[in-house]
Amino acid sequence: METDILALLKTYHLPASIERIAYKVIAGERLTPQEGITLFEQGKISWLGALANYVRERMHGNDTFFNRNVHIEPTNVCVYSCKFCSYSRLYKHREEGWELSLDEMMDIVKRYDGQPITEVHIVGGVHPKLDFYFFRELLQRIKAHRPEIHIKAFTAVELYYMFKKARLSIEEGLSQLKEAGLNSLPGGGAEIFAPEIRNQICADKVDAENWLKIHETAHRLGIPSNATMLYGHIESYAHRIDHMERLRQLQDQTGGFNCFIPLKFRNQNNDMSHVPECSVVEDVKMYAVARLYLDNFPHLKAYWPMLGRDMAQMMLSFGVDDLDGTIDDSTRIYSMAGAEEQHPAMTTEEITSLIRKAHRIPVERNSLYEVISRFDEPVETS
Ligand code: V47
Ligand code: SF4
Repeated sequence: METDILALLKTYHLPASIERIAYKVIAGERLTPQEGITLFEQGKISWLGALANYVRERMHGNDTFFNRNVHIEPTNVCVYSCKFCSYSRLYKHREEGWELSLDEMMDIVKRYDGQPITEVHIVGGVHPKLDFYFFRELLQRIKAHRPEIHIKAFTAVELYYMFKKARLSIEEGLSQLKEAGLNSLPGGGAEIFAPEIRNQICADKVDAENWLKIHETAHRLGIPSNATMLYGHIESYAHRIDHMERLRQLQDQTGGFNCFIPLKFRNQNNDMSHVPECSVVEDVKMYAVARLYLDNFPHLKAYWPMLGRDMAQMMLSFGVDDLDGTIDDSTRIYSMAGAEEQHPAMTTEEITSLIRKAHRIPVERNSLYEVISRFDEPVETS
C-alpha cells in the first residue's frame, strides 16, 4: 500500500516542499502547524485527497461507521447571540421559539420504544430558566426508561452556563451529570478558538480555555467527547490550524476525543448572511487536511444533515470514515441555516446503500465506536 501511494504521488510532480510533507504523512510522522497551513494554501484536492484517503484506509480500511440515534433539541431560546446562528431566539422573543417540557422530551424518547436506536443526542440553546437540575432530571428519566441507551448531551456552552448558575465547579457538575446518566459530550460550541475570530462571531459565550477545560475534565472523569470546528466564514487557514493544534494537544494528554467534525458555515437567516459560503473545493480541503493534521483523532465525521448526503458520500474518499446517524427529522439547527437537508431523515437501508455506493463497508457502531454489525455484502454499482 505504501509503495502504491508513493508511485501515485510521483505522478503529481509535487514541489519538493510538498513532497516532504507527503513523505512525513506516509511515514506516520506528525505535521507541524506551518506544514498544516502549507497544505491548505498549496493543496490540490487530487493529491490531498489521495493522501487523506491513504491515512483513512490505514486506520480503518474500507469500514465506514454510522449509528442509530435520535436528536432532542430541548429549546432554541438562548441567552447568547452568536452571529452565525439561525436557530436561536432571545428570551424576550421566546414566543417565536420552542421550549420542551420534561414530559414532551420523554414522549420523544418513548416514540422509539422497541426500535434499535443506541443513542440520544441532546443539544439546544442556553435557556436562562432551564437549569442544571432540570437537565439532570431529564438524564435520570431517560435512563430510568431505557437504561441501555447512550446519552450524548450538552455542549460545553450549555454546561458552562448551567454549572455557573448552579454554582458548581466543572468537575462537580460533570460528576453529578455522569451519575445521572450522561455518557458523552457532543462537540459543539467550539466554533473557532482564536479570540480575534471568536470575539467577532460569538463573543459572549464560553471561551476557548473553558471549552477545552470542560472537555479535559470530562475525559478525566471517563466521559468521552467529540470536537467540532465551524469553518468557511471569516477565519484564515492559520486560525483553522490553531484550532486543530489545540485539540491535538489536548488529545495527546487525555485520549478522550472520539471524533472531529468540521461544520461548514451556512449563511441563511443569520447575522452573517453577507459572508458567502465556501466552495466545495474548500470543503474537500478542510476534511482532507483535518484527517492529515489530527493524527491522534480516531475518527473524522461528515455530519450529513448539514453537508447533504451527496457531499457526505463524496467525503468518504477524502478522509471521512463516519457519517453520524440515521437521524429521523428531529434536528433543526442546520435546516434553519440553509443546509441541504431540510428534513434530515435516513433509514438504515438508505445510509448503508449510500456507503456501499461509495465502495465502502457500512459498519453500525455504538457511541463508543464499538462494532454492532458489519454490512459487508458485495458493493452496489449504481
Ligand atoms: O456549535 C450553528 C453549529 C453546532 C450554524 O458531537 C452552525 O456528534 C453551520 O454540536 N452553519 C452545534 N454550523 C451542533 C453540534 C453537533 C452536530 C452534529 C454532531 C455533533 C456530535 C455535534 O452547530 C454549533 C455551531 O458550530 N452551527 N449555526 C450555521 N449557520
Ligand atoms: Fe445559542 Fe448555540 Fe445559537 Fe450560539 S450557536 S446563539 S449558543 S443556540
